[in-house]
Amino acid sequence: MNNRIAVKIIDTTLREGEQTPGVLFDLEIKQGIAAGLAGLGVDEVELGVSSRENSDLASLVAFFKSNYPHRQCSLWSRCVPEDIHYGATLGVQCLSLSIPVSDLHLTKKMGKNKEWAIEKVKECVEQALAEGVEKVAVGLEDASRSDSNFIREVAEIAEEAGAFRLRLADTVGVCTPSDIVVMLESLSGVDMELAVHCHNDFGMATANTITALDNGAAWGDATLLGLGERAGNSRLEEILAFLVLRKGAGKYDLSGLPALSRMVAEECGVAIPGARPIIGSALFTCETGLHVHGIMADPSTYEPFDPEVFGASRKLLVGAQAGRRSVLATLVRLGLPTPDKPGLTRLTRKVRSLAALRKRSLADHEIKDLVGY
Ligand code: HCA
Ligand code: CU
Repeated sequence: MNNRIAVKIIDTTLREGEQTPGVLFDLEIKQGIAAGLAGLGVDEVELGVSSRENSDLASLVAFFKSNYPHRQCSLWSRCVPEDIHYGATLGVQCLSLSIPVSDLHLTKKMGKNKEWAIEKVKECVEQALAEGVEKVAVGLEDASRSDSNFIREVAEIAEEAGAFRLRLADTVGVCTPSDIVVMLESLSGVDMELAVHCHNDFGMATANTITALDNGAAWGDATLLGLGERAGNSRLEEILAFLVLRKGAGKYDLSGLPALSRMVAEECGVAIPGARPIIGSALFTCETGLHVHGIMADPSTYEPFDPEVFGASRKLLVGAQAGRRSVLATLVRLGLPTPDKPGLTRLTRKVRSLAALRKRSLADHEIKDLVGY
C-alpha cells in the first residue's frame, strides 16, 4: 500500500446497504449502526441519501454530529438542486454528488448527454460550496464502463469547481483488479483525492477495493456484510480486517466488528454462513489430520490470524480425516489414557470409520465410548 496512513474507508451501509431489497433500518438501528461504525474507526460514514423524503435523515445527522463531532459524516446526493440544498441545511460535513458518466446511463436512463453531465457537475459542486458545505465530493456512476477521456474531462471540471474527491463507481461490478489500476492511472495528475466504490457481481469487490487502495486511491467504499444492490459491495469486515491484519493500519479497532455484523445480519434477516470470511463462526474449526497437526505445532501454519482478534476460539475436531496426532491430543484433552503406537493407529482408524459412517466429527462422549470409558 503506497501510504498506509493515508488510506481511508467510507462506510455506506446506511446508504447503499439500505438499498438492498427488503432492508429498511429504523432510526434507532441506524443510530446503532452509525455508532458501531464510528467505534470501528471508519473514516467516513455515509448516512444516507440527501432528500426531504428521507424522514430519518435530519435526526440521524444530528445524532452523529453531536456524538461523533470529529468523525466525518456524509450524504449521497443526486445532482438535483433541492436535494443539495437539503443536505446543506442539515449541516453535513461532506456531500457526495453522484452523476452517471457512461453513455448507457446518460442516454438510456437519463435521456441526456455528456454536455449535460459536465454542466451539472459544475453547477452542483458550485451550489453545494456556495451553500456552505465544507467538503464536496463527486461520484461517477458506471465509471468502469465509461470513456476514460470523458471521465478525465469530468474530473477536471469537478476539480476546478472545488470538489475535493472523485469517486469512481464500478456500478455493475465488472472490473478486475487490473481494470481498477488502469482506471486510476487514467486519472493521474488529477489533484483530487480518488475513491472507489466497487460492486461484487463477480465476487471481486473486496479485491478491487484493496487493489485501488494499493494503487493511488485514497478512499475505498464498503458496507457491513457487503450489503447493497444485487451481490452488494465490498465487505467492510474484509476490508478493515485486511488493512489492520495485513497492512498494519492501527487506526481501526476490529473488536466491535463481529457484534456489529451480527446485529446488522439479524436486522436484515440474513444468516452469516459459517465459512464467511472474517465473521463466519466456523473459520477456526479444523478437522483434517494434517492441518490439525500443523495448528498444534504452530497455529500460524494454517491460520491467517489469531481467532482471539475477534474473540473467537479454535476448535480442533476429530472426524473422517483425523490423524493420529489429533486423536492423541483429544485423548489428552479428555484426560483419557494414551495407547501405544499400534493402539493409537487402531483407534484412529476406528475414529475415522465411525465419523465417516455418521458423516460428521465425533463428540467427546463418542470418543470415550470408542476407548471403552
Ligand atoms: C447506485 C449508485 C452508486 C453510486 C456511487 C457513487 C453506484 O447504484 O445506487 O455515487 O459514488 O454504484 O454507481 O452506488
Ligand atoms: Cu453502488
